[in-house]
Amino acid sequence: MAKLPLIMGHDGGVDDFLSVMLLMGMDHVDVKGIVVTPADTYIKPAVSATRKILDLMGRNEAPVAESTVRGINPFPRAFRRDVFSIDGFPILNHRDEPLTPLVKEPGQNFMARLLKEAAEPVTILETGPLTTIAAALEIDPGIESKIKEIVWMGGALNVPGNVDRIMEGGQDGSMEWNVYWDPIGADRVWQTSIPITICPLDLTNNVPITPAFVRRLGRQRQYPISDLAGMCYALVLHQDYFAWDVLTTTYIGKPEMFQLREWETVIITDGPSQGRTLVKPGGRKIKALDKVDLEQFYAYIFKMWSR
Ligand SMILES: [Ca+2]
Repeated sequence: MAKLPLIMGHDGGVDDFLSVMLLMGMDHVDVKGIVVTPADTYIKPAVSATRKILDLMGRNEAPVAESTVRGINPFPRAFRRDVFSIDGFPILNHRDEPLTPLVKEPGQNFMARLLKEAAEPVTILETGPLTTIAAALEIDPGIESKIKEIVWMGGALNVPGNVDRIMEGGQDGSMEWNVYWDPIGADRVWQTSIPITICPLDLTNNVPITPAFVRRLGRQRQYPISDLAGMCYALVLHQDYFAWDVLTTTYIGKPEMFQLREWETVIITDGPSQGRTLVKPGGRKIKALDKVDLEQFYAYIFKMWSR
């Protein structure tokens, strides 16, 4: 069976590393490269930890690149600093230098080049803001036709957002973080004709990380990837945490687990609703993951992390 050609973009949050650990276990996916956007993270340890995770999984054929784009509304430092802990975990630090190649050119240029050189259209899985994809499209607009689909963790359609109204003064709380970091970049991608499938908060609100979830992972910690996943989740137990990116990544592995629904939407780019994915008749058609079989979802990720 031909493998699915794919580029992963992520933004170095705890959830993003868990998604890398899920994606790189999928036998049917040909990961052409991973591009890290400096959003919910500090970029140097984020790139480093990504390479070390690929080493641990024996998947060091996929190069890792550092995007140099910038957002408009920075993620809180308290979210971003977990990456230093992950990059320092003993399980990832037995080698002096990662084997997984580090790309020399900026991540957005690397993404544009990979797409230009691709023999067939490539799926992009993005678990961070869309800024790097928007930048790649600026570098080479011709790559638009080489993107088969963007599968994105982003947006809040008919539920409140997750940007804190008090911490982020002046906002109305309607927006999801990956859009809020750079609403203009998201809107740039919305202006293309690339098929977009989002995994919005509407669905991810159903997958909180609970103590029972963490214990279930602990019971299979004889597997190095489960052990690492459990350590990652331990970093975020003090806050409300969801499997946002992991659920999105699961769609690449098991699309049949999901029901999709089409929406017409616009991205609000300024003012107190900036970053909102507003449902509006006549807006840009996208698909959203609408329903998931939760039992199958949990069975899948626990099986995939049994390695
Ligand atoms: Ca993320």
